[in-house]
Amino acid sequence: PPSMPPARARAPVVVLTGTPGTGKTTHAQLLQQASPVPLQHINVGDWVKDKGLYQDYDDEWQSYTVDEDKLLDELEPLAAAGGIILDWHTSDIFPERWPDLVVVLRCDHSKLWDRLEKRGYPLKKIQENNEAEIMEVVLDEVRSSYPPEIVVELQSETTDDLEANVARIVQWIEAWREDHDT
Ligand code: DAT
Repeated sequence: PPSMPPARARAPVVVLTGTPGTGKTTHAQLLQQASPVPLQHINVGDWVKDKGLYQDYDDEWQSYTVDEDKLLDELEPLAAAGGIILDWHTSDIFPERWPDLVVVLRCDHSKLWDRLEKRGYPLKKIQENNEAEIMEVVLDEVRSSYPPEIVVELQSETTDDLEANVARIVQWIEAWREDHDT
């Protein structure tokens, strides 16, 4: 009998999160190149700006107040279709059903300070983010929003870390596809 083509698996939704400067965008770009399935990289912060999904801009903090309802409405069809990397420092607003994997990047706080200083952040914003990293704010948010079996915490301090992390996520995607390709 003719062999049936394998059922086409949906591609996963990968949330890449962590304090600003921990390496989300760098990881997302490498992951996109290395992934065995096409993944669209969505830098959510840029999306919010480009699509005007904010309520206002806070000059003091140099940041946008995101219109979360509008943002979720825009992202919903993409999350449902799968095959995306959601790159954002806030991850606890995504519905629990969206992500297949949530990666929380971590970085030593003094290293993070240097990265944010190079980025030209105002001191206040560097301090705020540095403190958030020390207090594990993103990790706490993620842990209270998603089941533990889809959450992984990865160190992002060196280029070796970066390569190992990307390789690990690629392996995870391959395993995920086998599980979902039946
Ligand atoms: P994020 O998207 O989380 O704000 P990024 O990817 O823009 O962070 O990275 C911030 C800076 O730090 C950038 O210059 C790249 C560097 N960086 C990030 N992760 C790194 C790693 N694991 N090893 C070396 N440099 C890294």
